[in-house]
Amino acid sequence: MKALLLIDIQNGFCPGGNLPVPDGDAVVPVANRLIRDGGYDVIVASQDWHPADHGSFASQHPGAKVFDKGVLSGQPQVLWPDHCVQGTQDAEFHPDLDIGSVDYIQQKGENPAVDSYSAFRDNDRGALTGLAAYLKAQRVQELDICGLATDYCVKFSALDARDMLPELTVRFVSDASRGIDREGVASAIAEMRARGIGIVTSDDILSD
Ligand code: VGL
Ligand code: ZN
Repeated sequence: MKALLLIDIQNGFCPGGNLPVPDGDAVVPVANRLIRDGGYDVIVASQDWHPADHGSFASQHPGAKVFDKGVLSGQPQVLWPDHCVQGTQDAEFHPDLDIGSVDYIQQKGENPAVDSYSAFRDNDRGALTGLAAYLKAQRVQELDICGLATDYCVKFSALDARDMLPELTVRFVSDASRGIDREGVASAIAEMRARGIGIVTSDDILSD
């Protein structure tokens, strides 16, 4: 079984959102083509889903500024602007994303005491989200990952897929993804490649 994992294609990470990724909304038409014509058996979307007092927000740390580096649950933590707060429009999927074709939505980042870049588990590796168990139950053997942001949630999800589901073939779809920081994207791609993750474009998939 082949699965597509769409990471955090939410208003908050698109232009006009609270933590906009440059050109973030450009992933939407590419993701929709993959959903429609990519030949996937299972489509999964993750959704960053924070309580208003989430510890990754600079607003929760007196004196801290947005994008300062701090620590949360023992892990290095960028202190983000408030984003993707549960129930707000910022947390909704991009309105043009074909969410009706998604089989399973994995919310993450609900525990205020720890961040969860990965759709599979918290950054301190304490709690699992349940996504690995879902993919196993679906007998997924091939997993393609894309979305927002390449240098954070996409990268951590892809690396966790390798670690937690070592029997899977994992690929990163570059043109269906955008990152926060240029250099961060380059090193994220190098890191994924070094860990055995295939780097492909949507054309490679759609022309199969
Ligand atoms: C993300 C920063 C904070 C992401 C989520 O989806 O990459 N980045 N929360
Ligand atoms: Zn977040």
